[in-house]
Amino acid sequence: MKKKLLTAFVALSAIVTLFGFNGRNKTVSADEAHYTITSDATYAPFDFQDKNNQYIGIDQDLLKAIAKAAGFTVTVKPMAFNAAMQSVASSQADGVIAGTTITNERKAVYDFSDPYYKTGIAWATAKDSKIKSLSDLKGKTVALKTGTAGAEYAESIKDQYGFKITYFSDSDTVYRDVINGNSVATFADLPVLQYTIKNGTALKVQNAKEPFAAGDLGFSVKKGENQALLADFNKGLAIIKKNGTYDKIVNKYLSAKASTFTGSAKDNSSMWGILKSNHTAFWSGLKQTLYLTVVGIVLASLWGLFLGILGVSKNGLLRGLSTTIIYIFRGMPMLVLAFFLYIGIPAVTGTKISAWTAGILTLVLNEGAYTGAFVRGGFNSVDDGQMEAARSLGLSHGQAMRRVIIPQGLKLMVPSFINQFIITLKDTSLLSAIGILELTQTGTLIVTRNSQGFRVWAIVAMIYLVVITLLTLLSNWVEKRTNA
Ligand code: ASN
Repeated sequence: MKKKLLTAFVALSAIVTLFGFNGRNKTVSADEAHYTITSDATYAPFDFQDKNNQYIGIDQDLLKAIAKAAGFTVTVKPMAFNAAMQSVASSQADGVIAGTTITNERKAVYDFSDPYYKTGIAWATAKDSKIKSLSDLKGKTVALKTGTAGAEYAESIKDQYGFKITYFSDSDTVYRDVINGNSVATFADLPVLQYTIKNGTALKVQNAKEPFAAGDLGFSVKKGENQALLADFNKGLAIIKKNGTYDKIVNKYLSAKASTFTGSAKDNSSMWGILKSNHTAFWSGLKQTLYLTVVGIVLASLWGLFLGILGVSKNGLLRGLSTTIIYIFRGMPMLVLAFFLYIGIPAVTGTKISAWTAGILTLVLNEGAYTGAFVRGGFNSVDDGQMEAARSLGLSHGQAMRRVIIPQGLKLMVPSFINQFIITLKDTSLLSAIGILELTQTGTLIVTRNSQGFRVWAIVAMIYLVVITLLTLLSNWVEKRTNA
């Protein structure tokens, strides 16, 4: 029975892996250069998701038009701004278009295209705030988006005006923080703040007439790399500026109401409405979560079993190896591990590793370490007398392990395995940080668009609960079977 279950488990994971529904295998025409471009997932009007869950915005439309004019194709990977920039710096992606301000600091790491949009840093408070000047910020907290030009500017005047800083990874959470009054102001791009305010965000720009650090937005590649892409971008930009496409794109976004892109108020005024108008996005986010969970659980369990068996080996060296691996990966926060694999290692080796592969590796190493620890504990807790009895019947150490200790130990471990499966499912949500579009990231994108934090997060929480309940029922069923 156990063998059958294990075979079914492995076969399932192999099928899922082979026919991966993560949609990464796009076919591209052989004669056109193809590039991976990262972008800010939430930066309206430059980069955001519309009601059909398509990435749109000035940046996205410009990129498409430029690629067409210059004869190349792109795959766009939306993620947090900071991660988008770092992916290019660590050669994980070829270029980044994310409403990025061209600054001197960045020029040390990136090569920029010709400027494509004017910008400057503005500071904004809640609409009805009493704060009117920078000196009113003394002792108060300012919310910033990590790694942005706005954040850099605020950091440079922080001591002068005596304010504190809190960081978030996406713009919508920054706006919410200011509106909810946890912080009193933010610093960001003037056109972006003006757009979001025009479309109903309850903020007020304090220096619309005199933005700080006036500058330009540019597309960028890693310094010294992808020069052909940069040249093509500039070539395409010149073409679309000349033929009027550029103006058409910019006007389309600046003149239309945001609801044209993001859905009607009715769509967003109830949980049901949100679920209905976003069901495809929720479904594809859930599929990705399940996919990560199944592959993660299978591989982490196998890796954990291996570590656990090493951990009770007769050989001290192997035991030490198992203890060290468990110690390292259990002690490392999962998010740090994900960033280390996705951004840290490629920055040194120069070899790309997809977010998905980095995500699965993170799950396997982290969950596998926990699994290894309880597997080792399970084997150790089988009564010593069992081994002695088996040996006295003439079985070798290996035979005694395989036939007596392991089967009994495995039974003891079933509840721990079930627990670990549920933790793995929940942990997949952390992988949204490296840009995997699973259920949590799907929620973030929808909230950015409709600002319905309570309803969207309640829906996401319920979906997780339903899946966890199903997983628990399935595990309990398997547990009963294995005990039968
Ligand atoms: N304008 C920001 C910057 O350059 C980019 C962003 O927030 N997407 O830092």
